[in-house]
Order: sequence, then structure tokens, then C-alpha cells
Amino acid sequence: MADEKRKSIDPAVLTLVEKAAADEVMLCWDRLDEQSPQCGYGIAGVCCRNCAMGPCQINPFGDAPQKGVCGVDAETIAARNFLRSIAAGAAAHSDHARAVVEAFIRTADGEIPGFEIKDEQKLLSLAMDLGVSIEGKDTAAVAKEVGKTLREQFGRQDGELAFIAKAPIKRQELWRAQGIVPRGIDREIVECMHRTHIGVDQDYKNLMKQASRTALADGWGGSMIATELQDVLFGNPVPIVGSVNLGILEPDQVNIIVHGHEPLLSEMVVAASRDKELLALAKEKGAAGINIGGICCTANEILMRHGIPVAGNFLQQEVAVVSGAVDAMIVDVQCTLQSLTDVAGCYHTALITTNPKARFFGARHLEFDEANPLVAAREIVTIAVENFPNRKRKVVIPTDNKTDMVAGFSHETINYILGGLFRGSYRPLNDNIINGRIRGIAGVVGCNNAKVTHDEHHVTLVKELIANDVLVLQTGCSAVACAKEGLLVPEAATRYAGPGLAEVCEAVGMPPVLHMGSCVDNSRILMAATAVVKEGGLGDDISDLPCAGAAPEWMSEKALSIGHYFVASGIFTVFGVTWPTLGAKHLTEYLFSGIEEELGGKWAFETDPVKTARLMIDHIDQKRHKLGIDKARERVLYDMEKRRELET
Ligand code: BF8
Repeated sequence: MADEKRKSIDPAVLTLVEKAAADEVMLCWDRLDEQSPQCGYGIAGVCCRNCAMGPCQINPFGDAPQKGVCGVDAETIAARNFLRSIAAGAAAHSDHARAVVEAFIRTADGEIPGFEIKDEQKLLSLAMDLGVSIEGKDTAAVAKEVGKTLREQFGRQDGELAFIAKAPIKRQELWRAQGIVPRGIDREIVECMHRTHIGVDQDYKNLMKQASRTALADGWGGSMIATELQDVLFGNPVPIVGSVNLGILEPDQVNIIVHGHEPLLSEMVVAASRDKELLALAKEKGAAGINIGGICCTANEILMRHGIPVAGNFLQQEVAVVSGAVDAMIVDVQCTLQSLTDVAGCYHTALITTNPKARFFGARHLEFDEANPLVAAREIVTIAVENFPNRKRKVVIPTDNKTDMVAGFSHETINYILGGLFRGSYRPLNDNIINGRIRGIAGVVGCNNAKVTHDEHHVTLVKELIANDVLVLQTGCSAVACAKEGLLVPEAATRYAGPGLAEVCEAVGMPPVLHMGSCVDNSRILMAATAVVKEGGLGDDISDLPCAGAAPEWMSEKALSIGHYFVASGIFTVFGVTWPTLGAKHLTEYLFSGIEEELGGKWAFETDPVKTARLMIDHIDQKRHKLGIDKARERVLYDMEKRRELET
């Protein structure tokens, strides 16, 4: 990119991009330049390399070739590729969930020192959801049975995943009628791989049915299991103030960045960083203290539960190291760039991998032993502390770039904030949607992508939505982008929100943009939507709600799985940057339109964030019209009688 400013809207990133250039360090934007122009067949989703007669490519402009060696056409190739991506995304979330379940069972067995059941209330409600009897059992026994029941969800061969029953009844019936209720998490993922092998499923609509079933196994399966059990283990999040961006790095302290997705080790690293002996060691090495910061979803997890600052989102991982102030970066799984080894090699940063599933050639590997997590965490912190005196290049910390934010809005917390401690309820939210102060709800989630200006699309889209009275729920890197812009504090309501949304936010003291956690926590958005349906007055299915979803800077296969479980749950979902089936006309038309008749939700693709907001708002308005609440947008104070009228 010729214009450096096109790389990011974040001044902290631009400062360090400049430093990287001066230090002759290559970043992802440089590699994108090297890779450009990228393969058009790959971009359009019509390259097949599923057998050794290929790779075969179909000309998306209708000229030859139109068939692969086996006779496959563009529709089948793109549908298979799309399905394989969803399988990979669902696998990533669900394998994370498996690790959580295993740690949960071991915690219940008392095998992991330092871990305990922090939220007994949530454990009991989980037990009730799963039909686990609590009669005469202590917490550990209930936890063990809950853990085992959830572990079985992975290997089930038939029946229905347990959390399907949490969805609105009408949605469950629709899934059954469509034959897309997931049976077992692993089974659905394996079936994706089978169906996409050469010579198996050749019907794009049938392939999309499996896409829906697998994505649902993620959203209402793996991701939901991870969220629920992490809440029980580490505590259900409640609103907490934190700070965000690279200005959180401290020049005179040992800086440790935890990066990745599994909060198990990071929880212990946080504990170790407060250890008196290690703090004394830090002092001995000339440091004023030990500072922990997070990147990617691990950041969201430890922010929500401990208020640990967030250093940045996906595209900030390299530049964090370029600051020269990161003494150790600890990575586990997902969204960790292989280039970190090269970048860390240019500075003094110790790059430490911790998960046997994700080792980096050239990085130090320190396996996280669950049986003794504090030992591994102490070792990691010690490495960082001892590395502090080795800072060899100029340290540049964009100290001005640090913003306050509020995180930790679980769907239970929204209930409490809006309804009050003794009458927790979604009623006030529903009422404010019905009376038009809140026009609708949007889930804006997902990644950064080096192909578009970092954070710009998230921030522009979310500002546009809240200005139009749409309450925004966020997770993942999107939440971090908007937090840096100052949208995740209550004051943002007065500054950026439309009058109706601002009025509601000011009345309850909440931001117009609610941080709901990491990417597995998109399951919280499903639960919030379900709670709104169950509260009544806004239809009887998620697809009736004035709501929409978006991932304007997506890049990962996990994002595709999330998007598809939003669609299969009845939500209109818009993705930006690029769309992976554009070379297959019929499949694309089906995903953008025909699928709505079956699922009540559909996809859209739009690269302009303002137009994306318009699509979402139009959809919200259509749903309001169908519910007969579109007229309620004039601001009127309703008495109880009028309110009852609206609900009938
Ligand atoms: O799972 S939003 S870049 S960090 S994939 Fe990755 Fe995308 Fe960020 Fe978390 Ni989610």
C-alpha cells in the first residue's frame, strides 16, 4: 500500500508501522503487497484441490473451463470449499471447548490446583438445563456430572445436542423440519470432510444443509459449552472497567502479552504476575513491576474477568512486538501469526508456545501442564522478568493511545442491568424496542483483515448503527476496535447514539455498545436473542426480531462458522471484505436469498460499512413493520394499557 495511513485508523498502529519500517521489519501489510495480485479463482471460491487429478479451476466468467476433471462444476466446488471452512471454524471453537470441558472435569476432581468452581449459581442452572440431578450432591459431584454430560456432546452419534433445547421452541421445530439439528459435534465435522471428498455430495443445497448443521453444532454446541463452562470456572462476567490499546504497555515494567484463545493458562499467568517473589525478582532486574496485556480473544477473556488491559486486536500482534517493550509473548491456539517468530527475532521478545497443538518452529515451547498450571505460569513470568534487561532496540510505546472501556456484558448481566437485581428481566429492553427508542439489535463481531484499513469498517459500521438507535452487541476483535474508539463507555451514548438509544443508555448507565466477550461468546448473542423472544411481544422466533449481524473485517474460518450459525438461527448477516462463493452464481443467490425461506435468516456481502449499516437497518425496519411496531418510532410515553395493546 502506497499510503501508509490506509493500513489502519489506529494512530498507535501507524506509529509502530513506521517504526517497523525504520527497523526493517516486515509486517502483514508488506506480505500482502508481495502476495498481490492474489489468485482470482481462489478468491471466487472456484478452485478445487480435493483430489490429485486437480487442482481444477472454473472460469467464473462463463468461458471454458466450466468443469473439473471429475466433472465437478463451480457450484459444487464453492459449496464444498465453503463447507470445509465451516468445518474448520466449528472444529476450532469446539476443540477449544473440549479443552475447557476436560479442565472442568479435572477441576471437579480436585486435580488442578488454583482452579475452582467460581459460579455455583450458574453451575446449578446448567445442571437443570442438562437434566442433571442435584439432589444430595455437593458442588464437585454436580460439576463432575455436568462436565461428563457436556463431554458426551462431542461424541454423540444420534439424537440432538443438549443446548438445542435452549433455543425458542419455534426455532427448534424449524431445525427439525429442515433436518439440520446437530447430532454430535465431532460427527458433524467428520461428515463435512466425508461429504466434500471427491465423488460424494454434489448438490450445493444439500452441502449447505450440512453447513447449517455443523455451524449450529458450533454456536449451540462447542462455543456455547466453552462459554458456559468458562463462566462457571472463572466467574460469570459482570461489567468491569478496563483500558485498551498499545499505550497500556509500560516502559519501566516487565510487559507480558498473552495471545490466543484459551483462558486457562492466562488466568494463571495473571495470578503469577502478582506473586511477591516474582515481583521482587522484577525489582532486582530493574523493573518497576509486571504488566500483563492481552491480544485477540484471550485478551477479551481476562479483561472481562480481571480487568486486565487489552493491548490490541488481531492486526496489532506484530506491532506490539515492534514496540520493543514486550519481554514475553505467550501464544496458545488460533489467530497467532507465524511471522511472530521473525518479528520477535528482531527484538528481544521471548516468544513462548504453550499448546501441543500449536508449536512454532523457532519459538520456545513450554507446555502448559494442567495438573500444575501455576508452575508453568511462574516459569513463563520468570522468563519474561529475566528478559527485561535484554531490551536491545529503541522502545517506542504510543503512550497517548490508551482508552477506557467497559466489558463483561453476559446475557445474564443484561437481564440484571435492565431489570434490576430483584426483578431481572428483558422486559425493559423489549419495551424499548417496541416503543421505538431502541430501533433494533445488531451483533457486530469478527476479525481484522489486512485487505482493508484496520478497524475502519468496524468503527464506521458501529457508529452508524448506534446513531440510528440500534443497540450493538460485540465480541472478539470487533469489540476491541470499537473500544479503542471510545464507543464502549456509557458516555458514548450521549456522544454517538441516536436520541432514543441514548435515552435508554443514560437511564441505566450502560454503553450503547456492549462487550460480550471472545468469539466463542457469540453464543451469548444467541442466548440474548432467545431471551428477547422468550420475554414476549416481539414474535416467537429469533427470525422475527428486529436484529441483524455483521463481520465487516472478517478473515478466519471461525468467522464463517459464526456467520452461518447466525443465519441458521434466523439472523440476517452481512460480511465485508470478500465473499468466498462469488464464482458460483446459484450457490451465492441461494445463500443471499433462497436460504431465507428455509431458515428465516440469510447472508449478504457488502464492502462499504455505511452501506452495510443501511442493509442492516433496512432489515430491522422490515422486521419492525412485520411486527406492527414500525409506527411506534415516534417518541410517545406509553401507559400500561397502551403497552399491553402493543404486545398483543
Ligand atoms: O476468535 S475475531 S481474528 S481473535 S477469529 Fe481471531 Fe477473528 Fe480476532 Fe478470536 Ni475471532
